[in-house]
Amino acid sequence: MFEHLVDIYTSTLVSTLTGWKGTSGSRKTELPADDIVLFDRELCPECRTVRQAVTELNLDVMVYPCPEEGDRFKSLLEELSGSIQLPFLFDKNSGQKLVGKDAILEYLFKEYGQKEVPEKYTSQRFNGLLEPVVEFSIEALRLKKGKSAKLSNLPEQPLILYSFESSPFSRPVRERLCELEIPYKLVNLGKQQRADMGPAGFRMHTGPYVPVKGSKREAFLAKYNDVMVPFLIDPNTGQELFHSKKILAYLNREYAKH
Ligand SMILES: N[C@@H](CCC(=O)N[C@@H](CS)C(=O)NCC(=O)O)C(=O)O
Repeated sequence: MFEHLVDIYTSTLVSTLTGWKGTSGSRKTELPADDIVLFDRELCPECRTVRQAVTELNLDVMVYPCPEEGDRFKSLLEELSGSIQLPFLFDKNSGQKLVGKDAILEYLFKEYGQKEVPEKYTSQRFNGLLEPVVEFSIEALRLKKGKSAKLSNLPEQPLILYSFESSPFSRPVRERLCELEIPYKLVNLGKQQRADMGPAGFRMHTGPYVPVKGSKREAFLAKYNDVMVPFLIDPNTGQELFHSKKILAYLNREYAKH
């Protein structure tokens, strides 16, 4: 219990250190028909920036986690990209393949936001002098979770995780999925209005919660009677789970090789 509280507390500090980018999502309701595939490492600053943008653009991505010393998806990455550099994005809708945060951000904002990359993704604090300190602090706070591979069983079908990038409760789950090299569809439920703000159960508004019309949040509420992330669906076992602690225990039990 105490360990999990510390986990969530340090995760909240990381969200603060990264300026809570990846909290808001656009109100755009139409989603691309085909998968956008992201080869990603949770504790990689460039990958984090891409995930922040993906939350902001309200996109979902199919994530292939590539932790250090993990080679489950290395050959697929090399085959698609021609290199093993992360992040790598393959948009099946347009056939575009992009390596590195700058190319990916430019593409995503143009294609799905019809705009230039917002300054918050390009500006550097104190001429970039602060960034290494921030990254060092993040690695230390998170005890390098989400960086290196751990032995695991590969599920037949990818899992589905509802999340948004800055969510302190969702980060530990994404870290674990990354370490275990488990592919998953990342469904972003970024905050689209004031009523979405706050932790589950303490929303910053009075009266019944009404999500934006036509949004993924609205569909989620209709199906599950609440909107709360992380939420994990495992099509291999039929499990559907709320609560970070329960999800972490499930992943360890079901997929980690001890
Ligand atoms: N006990 C839950 C708490 C989850 C939680 O409060 N999540 C926040 C996001 S970090 C949330 O869902 N807020 C409501 C919302 O985004 O609409 C857990 O451990 O997963």
